[in-house]
Amino acid sequence: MTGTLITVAATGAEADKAQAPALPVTLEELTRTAVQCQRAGAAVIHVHIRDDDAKPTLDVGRLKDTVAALRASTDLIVQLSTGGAVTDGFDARLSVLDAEPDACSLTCGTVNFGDDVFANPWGFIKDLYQLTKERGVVPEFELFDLGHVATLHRLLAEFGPPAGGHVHCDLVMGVPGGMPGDVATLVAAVRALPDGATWSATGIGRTTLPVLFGALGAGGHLRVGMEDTLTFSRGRPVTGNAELVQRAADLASLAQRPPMTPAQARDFLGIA
Ligand code: KMH
Ligand code: ZN
Repeated sequence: MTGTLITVAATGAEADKAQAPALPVTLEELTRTAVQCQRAGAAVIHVHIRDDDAKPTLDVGRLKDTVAALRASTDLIVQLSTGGAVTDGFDARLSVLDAEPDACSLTCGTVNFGDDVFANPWGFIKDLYQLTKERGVVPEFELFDLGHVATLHRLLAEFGPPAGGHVHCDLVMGVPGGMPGDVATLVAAVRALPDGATWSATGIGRTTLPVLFGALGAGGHLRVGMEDTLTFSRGRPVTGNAELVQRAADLASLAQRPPMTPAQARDFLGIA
């Protein structure tokens, strides 16, 4: 049994800064959060950025500055979101790789996303996957539904293994419109993964804790953060990302699978 890979999804594209003041939206806030989260046990940071009005943006210049600032202030693996916001177009989402991150998210299918649609048609998935291979950016396969696992199998069968050679997935559970965040669904999804794949899981909102406990018990890894939940417990807003990482790290240590360091995580994920 390995240690636990902890990813912090610090900001996301959906939460409103006015309603969640602890949300890191400036580069200064993001780097400060990143330093705290590394100290608390995170090895990967999943990054969405905001513009001067705290709205989501995929501006490549800002993304480059973000990658540079995170590298200068932490050892964290920098994983840029290619999902962006539901309003982002496919070309802008492909251009995220121009910021030369260590890693990126790659969602394996379209999913209803509350009242919106998070669009990931096959044509976009395969273009993005081929670009990750060309650029040597290690993808993390985001799976919001069981059908996405089938598309992951198709992707690997048609285009071969990813940059870094290792398949690591992230089960994003409990999105309204995606797979539910419960242990039975988690086990079904894990059973369907390609042989040799490793996986993390995160549960949105009130599914955070059931998914976290289920993932630890089933030998998986953890994603936590304010992209996925804004409350620490019922009615108590999170004070910041670091306390979510600290809770995950404490529970992982209790499960005899303490957090991986960023260097261990690089080996594990095949990131140079
Ligand atoms: N914001 C969601 C529409 C990703 O980062 O790759 C998509 C998302 C997935 O967050
Ligand atoms: Zn994201």
